[in-house]
Amino acid sequence: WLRYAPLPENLRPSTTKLPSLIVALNTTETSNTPVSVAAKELQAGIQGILGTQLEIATEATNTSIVVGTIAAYSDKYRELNASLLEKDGYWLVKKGAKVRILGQNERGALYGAFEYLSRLARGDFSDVDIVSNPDAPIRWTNEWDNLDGSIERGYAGPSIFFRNGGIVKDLTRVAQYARLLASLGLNGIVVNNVNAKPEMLTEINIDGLGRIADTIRPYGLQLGISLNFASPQLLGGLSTFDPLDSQVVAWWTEKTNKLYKRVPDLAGYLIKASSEGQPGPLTYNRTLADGANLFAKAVEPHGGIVMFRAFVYNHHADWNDWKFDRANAAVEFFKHLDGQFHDNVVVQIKYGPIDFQVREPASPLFANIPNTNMAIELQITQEYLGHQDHLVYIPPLWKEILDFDMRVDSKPSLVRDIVAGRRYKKKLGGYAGVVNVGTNTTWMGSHLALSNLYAYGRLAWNPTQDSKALLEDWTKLTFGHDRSVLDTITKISMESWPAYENYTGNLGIQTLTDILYTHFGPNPASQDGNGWGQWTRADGETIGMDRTVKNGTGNAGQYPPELAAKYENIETTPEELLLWFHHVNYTTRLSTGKTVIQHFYDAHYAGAATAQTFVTEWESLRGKIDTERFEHMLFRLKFQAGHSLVWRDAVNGFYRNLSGIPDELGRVWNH
Ligand code: GCW
Repeated sequence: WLRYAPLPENLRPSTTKLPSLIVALNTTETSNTPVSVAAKELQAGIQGILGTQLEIATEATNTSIVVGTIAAYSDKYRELNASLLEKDGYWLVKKGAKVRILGQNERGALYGAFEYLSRLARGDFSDVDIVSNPDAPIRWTNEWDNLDGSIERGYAGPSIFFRNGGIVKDLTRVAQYARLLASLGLNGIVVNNVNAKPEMLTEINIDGLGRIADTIRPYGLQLGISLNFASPQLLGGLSTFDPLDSQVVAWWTEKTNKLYKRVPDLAGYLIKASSEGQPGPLTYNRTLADGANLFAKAVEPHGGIVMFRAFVYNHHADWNDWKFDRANAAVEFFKHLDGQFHDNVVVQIKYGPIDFQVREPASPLFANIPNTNMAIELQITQEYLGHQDHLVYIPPLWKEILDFDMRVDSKPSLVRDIVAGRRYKKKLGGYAGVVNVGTNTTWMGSHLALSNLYAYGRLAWNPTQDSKALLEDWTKLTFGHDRSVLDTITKISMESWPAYENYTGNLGIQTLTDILYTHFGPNPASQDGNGWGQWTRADGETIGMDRTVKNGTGNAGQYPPELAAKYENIETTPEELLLWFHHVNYTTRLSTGKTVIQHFYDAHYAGAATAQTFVTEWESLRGKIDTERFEHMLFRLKFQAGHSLVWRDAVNGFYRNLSGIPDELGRVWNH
């Protein structure tokens, strides 16, 4: 989306309206700061889009673009807008050929420059006077990259950051990635996997991390690091990693000081503790708050923050225990700790109570810790959504969660207002997006998957935006202005999440993918009878998790009263979450009059049928986009079409066998 492709003649304005110079405030000729990056970006962008070479000058005129911090700008109208700007925000004013891009800080100026260029690239030359502030202070990506260069749940080749136990020498690609993220208004990258290796903190790797930080800093991005909780023992040679042990505290303090010496603007730490076999405070009977506060104290003097993940659950659950529920874990582990976390701790919560499934309700934790800073964790990498081999445009799913009203104290409590810190008046909060880009030249393994990253960043800046409008922006920037290209990509992308849900798991049963190994392809049999707790409780007659208070796991009761009542009652539970909250007969009737099992059969046909159309839709674009990207996507969409049939027949065949109930339309499947 940063191609700055030449704008077609018919979309160009008359040349007299164009600026003739760029003036960069706060810079010297040699500086490599967000404002100097912004000036160069403006120069390259305008050259690409309009074919005009603008000089970078020092004296502003009425036909120049001025970019910089608002503090460095002397103008009598400055005060009014300066007071409206919040951290990282910008004021963009364009009147004819006079353009002013003024940030609350340097980063804001860079964001404003990208916004201006995005408008030009989309052929929008209208005058504008806007103040734009980010909705939340934390707008980060989380990379799950390992020191050996592999990436957990990465589907786009090896890491751009690490290789053979260290940080790669050539960080060119990292700079390009930083540019991508900055153009969306993102401001932090946690570079290593939450399943972290202690070796991340060796002397040589600290220096390598410093090189990464130096590379991303000009783009306004700060570095974050995932830590292994047992590092004092595994790396430091101490006999313990007890968070309350004075030697452990001293060890972390010293490491942290060393890190900040090399990276003075380190954003902070991300911690996965006492989860899925990772070490944590529970080993020593300390609380998760004790664990989080250990790091909070260490980074506090340096202005750093701690993102502490709420993804803590027992993965050796007892399947025979009807009352056990992994979906309850976050509230069980965190609710009683509300108010005990330091001010610079943010609890990072996956959007749903289980794990990035195709359909989940919003996590009840958002409604249960009002005295704690919170961030939402979204997954851009398609772990459960077809590994980027399937087209799934995810923002409509994210929007359902972000716009969801938790009704805390029977008052409007949208998830997006909670994570922005507005609802509970917290200073910190925001967004963490799991990305896992790799060295693949497409970044994410599929050209169309990039719309997910684009929309993630834009939503983290302003979650009220419409997911279809964001998609259209991205498509124009990425593929140009041909109407049929825009319409086709918009159509198939907007149909993709509902289609994927249809041909994988329906009615809130979850994705039904293989959960034991690959998280790819259908395997409904793998859901039940294991310790992971992503259960469906399917047997010969019935299916679904009973999460009611009266007869089930009690999960419905973790929501505020209005929602609890709604989910407790099968009549008022939204149908797309029926099997998430209720255990029913296959023959239970839905509002359509269909039985649950017949809905499964039909939805799988409908979803797979939609996936077939993606191929023909895409083929209609032959010759309208370049061959390389055309063929790349055609191959993937054909795979998806075929795989959707595999999904359809495997899932339908499985439930046909289990229930013994034939399809009303007489279709048969060999799964
Ligand atoms: O979804 C699961 C993934 C793990 C991941 C874990 C987590 C990084 O399968 O690969 O580990 O969640 O989010 O910690």
